[in-house]
Amino acid sequence: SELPIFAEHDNDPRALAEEILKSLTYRVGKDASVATPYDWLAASIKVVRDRIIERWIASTKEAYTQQRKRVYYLSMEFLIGRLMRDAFSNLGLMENMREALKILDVEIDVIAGLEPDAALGNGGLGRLAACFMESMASVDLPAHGYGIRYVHGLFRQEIQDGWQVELPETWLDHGNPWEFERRERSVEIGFGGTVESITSKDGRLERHVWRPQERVLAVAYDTPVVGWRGKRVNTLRLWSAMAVDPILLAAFNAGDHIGALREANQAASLTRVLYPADSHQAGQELRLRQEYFFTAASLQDIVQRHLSQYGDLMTLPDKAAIHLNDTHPAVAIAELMRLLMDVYGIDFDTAWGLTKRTFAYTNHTLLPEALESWPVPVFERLLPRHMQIVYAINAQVLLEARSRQIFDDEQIRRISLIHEDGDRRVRMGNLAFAGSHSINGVSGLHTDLMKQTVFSDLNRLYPGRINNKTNGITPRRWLMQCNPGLTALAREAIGDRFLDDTDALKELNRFASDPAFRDRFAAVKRANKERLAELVDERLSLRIDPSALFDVQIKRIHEYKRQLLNIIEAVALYDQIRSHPEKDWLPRVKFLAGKAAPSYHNAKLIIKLANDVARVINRDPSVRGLLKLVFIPNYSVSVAEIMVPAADLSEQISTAGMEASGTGNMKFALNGAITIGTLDGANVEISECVGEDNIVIFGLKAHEVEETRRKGYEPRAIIESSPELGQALHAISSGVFSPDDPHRYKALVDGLYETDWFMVAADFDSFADAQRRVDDIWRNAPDWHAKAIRNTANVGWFSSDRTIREYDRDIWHAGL
Ligand code: DL6
Repeated sequence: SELPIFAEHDNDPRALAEEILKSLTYRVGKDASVATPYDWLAASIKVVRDRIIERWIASTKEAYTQQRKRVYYLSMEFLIGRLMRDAFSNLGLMENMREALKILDVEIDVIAGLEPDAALGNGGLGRLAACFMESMASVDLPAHGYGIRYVHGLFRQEIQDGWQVELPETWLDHGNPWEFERRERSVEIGFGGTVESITSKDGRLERHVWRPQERVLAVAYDTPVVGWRGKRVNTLRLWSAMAVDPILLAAFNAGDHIGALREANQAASLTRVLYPADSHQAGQELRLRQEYFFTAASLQDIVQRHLSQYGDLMTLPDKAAIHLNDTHPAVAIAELMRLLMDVYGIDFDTAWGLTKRTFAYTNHTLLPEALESWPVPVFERLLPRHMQIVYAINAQVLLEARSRQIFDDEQIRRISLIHEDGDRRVRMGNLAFAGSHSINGVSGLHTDLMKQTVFSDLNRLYPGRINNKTNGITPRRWLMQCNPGLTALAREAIGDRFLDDTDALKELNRFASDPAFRDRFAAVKRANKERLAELVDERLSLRIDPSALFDVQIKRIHEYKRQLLNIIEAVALYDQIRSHPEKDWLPRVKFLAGKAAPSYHNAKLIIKLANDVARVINRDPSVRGLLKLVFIPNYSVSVAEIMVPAADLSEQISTAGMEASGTGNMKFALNGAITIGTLDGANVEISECVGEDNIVIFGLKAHEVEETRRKGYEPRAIIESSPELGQALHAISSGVFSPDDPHRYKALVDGLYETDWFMVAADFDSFADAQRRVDDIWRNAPDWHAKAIRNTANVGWFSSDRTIREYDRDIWHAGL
C-alpha cells in the first residue's frame, strides 16, 4: 500500500540512494567517506522534503484557486516530536528509504534516533495540537498552525540522586532541515506606548491610534505538515522574535558594545524559552508578551492573506476560521477588533459581529489555578489600546447580561471580563467565551462540568455556544509508526482498510477468541516489551523481565494525576509480597515517567519518592524480582513512542472531574493495553467503547468527589480504617525509603491526613482492589490478550481524524 507519490520522482531504492548521495554532496556539503550520521540524516530528510514541497505548493494553490475556507489553529504549544518517520511513512516512502540507505551502508533506525524531538509544548495540550495538524492535512482540510519557534523547548530532565534537575533543551543545535525561514513574511509587533484619539473638526471621535513604545520583528519559520498518503501538505508557521535594529551602531561606535546589542538580546529573549508550567498560570509579563507577540503576528498574516485574495474584510468569517487552543492566544480577539476598527475603519458593532463569527475557543482545563487572568495594570501598560477594547467589549457583554434580567449581581460579576475582587484582572476565559461563536470542551464529562462550573453563567447568557469535541490522537504516529508489529498483524488479519479508517479496527473483535491470533498478538507485545527493557537497561543499567506485567503511568507529574496513589499502592504491594511470600504473586514492573513544573514543589518531591521507593524495592532480595519500580528520565514524545506499545496496563487514575480528557489513555488502549482508571475525562468514553469487561474502573465518580468535599471530607478517618494504606503511609513518612533524610516525606504524608484535596485516601482501597482484579485477569493469559485485542479493536473512534471532522462539521465549516 506504499503509494508512489510523484511520477516525476523515481522512488526506487537505487534511485533514492543516488539522490541521497547527491543531497549529501551538494546540499550538506559532505563526502560520503567523512559524513557523520547527522549528515546522512539531513541528506535523507532533504530528499524526501523535495517531494513534500511539491505537494505543499499544490495544496496552497488549491486552497487559493478553489477559494476554500482556511482553518487557523493558534496555539502557544506544538509538541511535535520527531518528524522524519512521520513524513517518510505518510508519503509511503519508509521502506524504500530504508532500502536506499542500506545500499549506502546507513541504518535508517540509527539516523532516525538522532533527530531531536521538537518539544515545543508541555504535555496534552501541545501534543493535541500536533496530532490535529497531522489530521487536518490527512483529511484534506486547508489549515495553518500558528505558534512560537522557541529556541529552547521543554527542559531536559535529568535525575540526580533521585531529584529532577532541569537542563536547557537545544533542539536546534544541528539545524532544522524541516523549516523554511520566511524573512519576507516578517511583521512588526508593538508593545506599550500610548493611544491617541483622533477627532474630526467638529469634535467627533474618529478613531484611535495606538503608538507603541517598543517594536520587535516577528519572523516566520514554516514547517510543512504532511497528511496521510501525502494527500495534503499544510503549514505550521512558527514566529521568532528579532530586533528591528540588529545593532545600535551609534552606541557601538561610542564604545558601548554591550548596550549596542541590548535591544537585539531583549527581542530575541521573547521567543527563547517555552514556559514549563502546564497546569498553573505562568504570571510573568514575558508570558503575556509571548502571547500577544505570536497572536498579533498571526492575525496580521491572516488578515493580509484574506485581503490579498478577497479584498474585503466583511467576508473574513466566511473564509477564515480562527481557533484558540485554550486562552493563551485569547488576546487575538482584542487584536482583531483593533485591526478592524483602528486600521480598517470598521465600526464597533460590525467588528464585534465579524470577530465572533471568526473565532472559536477550546477549553482544556477546569483547574482554577490554570485559568488565565492578567492584572489590569500589566495588561494596560503592555497593551493600552487592547485594554480599552476589552473594556468596550465588557460594557457590551454586561449590557446584554443586564437586559436579560435573569442574573443577580453576583452572577453579573462572574460574567464580567474584569475580575474586581482584590486586584483587578482581565479574565482571558471570559474574553475568549464572549468573542467566540463556539466554545468546546475536550471530553463529554469535561464539557458537562464546564457548563456546570466555570462557564455556567456565560452559558446561560449565550446558550448553545458550548459543545463537546472529544479529543483524539493520530493513528499514524500512535499505531502505525510506533507499533509496526501490531500494524502488520492487523493488516494481515483484516486488510488495509483501517489504515484509512480506524473504525475498521472493529473487525479485529472476531479475532479476540482466536487462540492463534491471540498468540501472535502476545508475541508482538512481547517484542515491544523487549525493546523497552533494552532501553531501561541502556539508560538505567537495570534488568527487567519482559514476561512481567508492564504497568505504565506516563504523563506530567501532578497531584491530580495521582502518581502518588500509584506509588503508595506499590509500597503497599511491596509490604504484602514480603509479609505473604506464600501467595501466588505475579511479577510486575511499574513504570513511571514525566516532568514536573520546575516550581512545583510537591510534584518534584513525588519524583524523588518514586526514585527512593524504586531504589529500596529493586534491591530487596525478599521481593524476589516480583515487583520493580522504574522511573524513566526525560519523558518525551519519542520515549512515549517506545513505552506505549510495550504497556500491558495503562494507569489513568486522576481524581474524577479533574482530567479534562487525557490522550495518553487513548494511545495505550489503541496499542492493546488494558486501562485501570477512574471515570474521568475520556476514560468514560473509552469505557463505553471497549465495554466494561475490558477495562478496570475504580474510585469515586466526579459527582461523588464533589459531594464528598461538600459534606466535609475526612481523610484521617479513612486512613485509620485502612490498614494497608496506613502502613504504607507510615513507612513513607517514617523514612523507610529515605533513611538519609527520614522526614523528607513527612509534610507530603501529613497533607494526605489533613487535606488530601485529590482524594488519594478516599480511592486507595478501591484502587488496590482494582489492582488485584488486574492480577486475576493477568493470571489467565488468553483472557488478558482477548481483552487487550478488544481494546485495540474498539478505540478507532479516538482517531484525531474523527475529532477534526467534528470540529469542521460543527464549528469551522471549512467544507469537508
Ligand atoms: O485537551 C488536551 C489535554 C487534555 O487531554 C488533558 O486532560 C488536559 O489536562 C490538557 N490541559 C493542559 C493544560 N491546559 N491548560 N491551560 O495541558 O489538555
